[in-house]
Amino acid sequence: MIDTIIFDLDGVICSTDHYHYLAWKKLSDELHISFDEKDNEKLRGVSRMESLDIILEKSSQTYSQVEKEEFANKKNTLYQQYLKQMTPSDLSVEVKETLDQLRNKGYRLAIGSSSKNTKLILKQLGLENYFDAICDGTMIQYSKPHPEVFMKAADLLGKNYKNCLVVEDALAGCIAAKSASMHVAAISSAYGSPYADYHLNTFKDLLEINNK
Ligand code: B16
Ligand code: MG
Repeated sequence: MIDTIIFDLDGVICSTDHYHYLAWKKLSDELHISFDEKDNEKLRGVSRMESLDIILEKSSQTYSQVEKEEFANKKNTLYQQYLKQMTPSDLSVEVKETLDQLRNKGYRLAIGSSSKNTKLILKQLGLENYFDAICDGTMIQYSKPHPEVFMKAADLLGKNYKNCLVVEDALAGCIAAKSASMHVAAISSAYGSPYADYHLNTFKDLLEINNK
């Protein structure tokens, strides 16, 4: 019986996944590395530094750790410029109404995101005090597909992993949730993933999940 729903953030609650793409694209262009939307798919749910390493695999140059940190900081500054322009109107009515209805049905609601910008994003969307628990990129050692982020979110609520449903847009996130023995609902880019138990055409399809 599912009593807790853990939401991924980028690409599930909000469309910040596109801002990640724009910021990585700008950095890649500056470094003369080819990068397109298809490459961006590999970065979903993956931490900032691991994402940079994936992008740099295409480069013929080798960079020092200091240079890599500089690149990651540059990308994050660009990304945050987009985030700071977000307002509560960037939260879709469908997402907010569905969250409210799930809460009314009695589910505990949590965030499980690899992003170190989670608190900023939730604040911009007017959701800073909405969720019962938040586990984000600042609180974990291992990034998805490791299950740490979802296990910690469940632990914060004292919930059994088997009673949690994770909503994910990334293959890495679906794998992470499954390896924690959680139920998985895949949306967007993760739709059709063999690691998912449910496939959502749209966010409000969560309301149709038969909770037995
Ligand atoms: P940041 P999620 C992930 O968030 C993104 O999908 C991924 O593209 C990003 O690299 C990662 O957060 C780290 O984000 O640079 O903000 O710390 O999908 O797990 O909510
Ligand atoms: Mg995501």
